[in-house]
Amino acid sequence: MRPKLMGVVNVTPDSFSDGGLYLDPETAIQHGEELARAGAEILDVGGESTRPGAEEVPLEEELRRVEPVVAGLAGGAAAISIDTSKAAVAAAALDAGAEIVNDVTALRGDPEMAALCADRGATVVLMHMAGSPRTMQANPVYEDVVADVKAFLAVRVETALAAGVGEERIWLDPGIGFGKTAEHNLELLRRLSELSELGRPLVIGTSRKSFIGKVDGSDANARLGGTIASSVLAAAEGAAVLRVHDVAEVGQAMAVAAAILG
Ligand code: HH2
Repeated sequence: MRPKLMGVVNVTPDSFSDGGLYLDPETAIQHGEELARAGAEILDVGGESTRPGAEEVPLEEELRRVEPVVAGLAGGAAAISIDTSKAAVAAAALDAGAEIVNDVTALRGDPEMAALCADRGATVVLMHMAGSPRTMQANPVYEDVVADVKAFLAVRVETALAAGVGEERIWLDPGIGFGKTAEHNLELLRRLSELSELGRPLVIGTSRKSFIGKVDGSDANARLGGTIASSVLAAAEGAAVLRVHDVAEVGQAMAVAAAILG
C-alpha cells in the first residue's frame, strides 16, 4: 500500500478550497516545489476550476495561467500532470514538459484530445463525471453508482485504445464529487475494489471535498481529517494515485498505515 501522491497546484482565482492563493506563476511554482519536497511524485497543474457551478475558462486565459507554471516545475523531482479538458492546453503543457493529461471529461470535452494524447505518448487520466461542472450536482441519479461508473470507464478505455493510446498509459478515476451525492461518493469509496477489476491504476481525489462536509458539517478548509481517512481507506482498497492538496499530512498517514499493515 504505497500509492503515489499527486499534489494539487490550482492556478485559478476560484477553486473551491484554494482559489486565488496561487494565481501568480511564481507563487504557484513555489507551492508545487513545496509539495514535491513533501513527497508528491506528481504535480497536477490546473487553470480551470471544475467545482460545481464553475464557468468555462477561455483558452487563452487557461494557457496564460498554466504554461509558465508547468515550464517552471517540469524537470524537477515530480512528474507533471496537466488538469485540462482542452487539447490546446494539454499540447502546450506537454511541450513544456508535462507527461500526464488529467482530463475530467475522459476525452469527451475536445475532439482533438484523444489523438493528441496518443501521438504524444502521454499518460491519460480518464475520469467519470455525470454532466458538466455547471450542471452536475443538479440531480444525480444512478441505477447502481459503482456499476454505472465502471461501465462508463470501460467505454472510455475502449475509446482511448481505439484512438491509439497505449493501454499501459491509461489511468482511471471515478470522479469523487463530480455529479454524485454524498452517499454516491461513499458508496464508490466503499466498493473501490470493483473498479480495480478494470485492470488499470485508479486515481482517487477526495481532498477537501463536500461529501466530507456532509458527514460532519465541516467547511472546505477544515476537512483534513476526512481527507486523510478517505485517502487511507482508498489506498487500502487499491488506489494507485491519491490527488490531494495536503501532501505532507496525507503522506505521513500513508506511511504509518503502510508500516502497521507491514
Ligand atoms: N478533482 C478536482 C479537479 N480535478 N481530477 C481528477 N482526476 N480527479 C479528481 O477527483 C479531481 C480532478 C477538484 O478539486 P480541485 O482542483 O481542488 O478544485 P477545483 O476544480 O475547484 O479547482
